[in-house]
Amino acid sequence: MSQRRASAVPVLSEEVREALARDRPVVALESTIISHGLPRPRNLAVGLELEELVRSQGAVPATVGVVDGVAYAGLDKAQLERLAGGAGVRKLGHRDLAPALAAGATGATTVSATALLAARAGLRVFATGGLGGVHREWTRTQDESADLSLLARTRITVVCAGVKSILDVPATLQRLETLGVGVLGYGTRRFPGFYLADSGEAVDWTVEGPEEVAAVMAAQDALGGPDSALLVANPVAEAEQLDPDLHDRVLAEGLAACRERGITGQAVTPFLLDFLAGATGGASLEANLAAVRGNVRLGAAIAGAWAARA
Ligand code: PSU
Ligand code: MN
Repeated sequence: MSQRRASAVPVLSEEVREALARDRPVVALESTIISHGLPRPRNLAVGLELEELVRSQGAVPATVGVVDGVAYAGLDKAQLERLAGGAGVRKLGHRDLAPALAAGATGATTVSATALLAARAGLRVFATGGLGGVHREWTRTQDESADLSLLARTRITVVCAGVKSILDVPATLQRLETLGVGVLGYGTRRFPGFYLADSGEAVDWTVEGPEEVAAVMAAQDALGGPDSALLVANPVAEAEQLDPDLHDRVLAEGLAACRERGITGQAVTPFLLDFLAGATGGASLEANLAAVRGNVRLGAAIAGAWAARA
């Protein structure tokens, strides 16, 4: 089941190394959501809470990040504190990994960098909030997250609540189709909308349990096609979603503010997430956290089903 490791990067925690050696379930977690997606000091508490959530489901957490030029899968508490601390912590997409390692930098890994490092470590399941994707002003800015193309060539299963609703969701789904990245709705025929249970778009395939996801993963491997990812799109519970009318209104304001202030590149996603949290009095943050918790729980269950096939 586990992949042979091609390099010494990333460094594994003892817990992760042991779990992999015994074919026990492991769930990779990203660190950008902690460093750049959530306000301090709550971000550190959430990072630790997500790790505990994985453990409570009988799996081992592997939070991925870069500290002083070393990439880790399985951060200890002091390292997580560094990444949650703010000052000097960079946001690292996969293209940023080599310069960060060479320069001795400290940085949080996005979905693309986390997926790359997790796959290198032999991890197969990764839980996050929402993927990056095609931004709404793509025709002008050409802003498409590196998450998508990396997932087209990395064999990992990513549990997410869809893509962030700040993006152009139909365009992102189209890109995923073009790139050949499989998308499964988990218990739903609708593509989730991150803060919302339903983005308004449909999914082509629906699964109802972790074993069904593991069966698709096994079929991917048996098929031997391109080393693409598998997305498990898991909606936030309707009772915990952001009010859709409030969502649409503040999102329009946030996009306008982004344009007026000339915010571009890596800064766009953190700016919009923060703007929404402020404009909804924290309600978007709660919906965001509810979605991430659900994904982490499901990620642990899928990792369990996958390990049981080993
Ligand atoms: N989802 C969240 N919060 C986040 C992100 C996703 O709930 O902070 C991060 C992820 O790390 C994702 C990144 O990979 O935003 C995408 O950034 P960009 O659009 O700059 O590629
Ligand atoms: Mn971008």
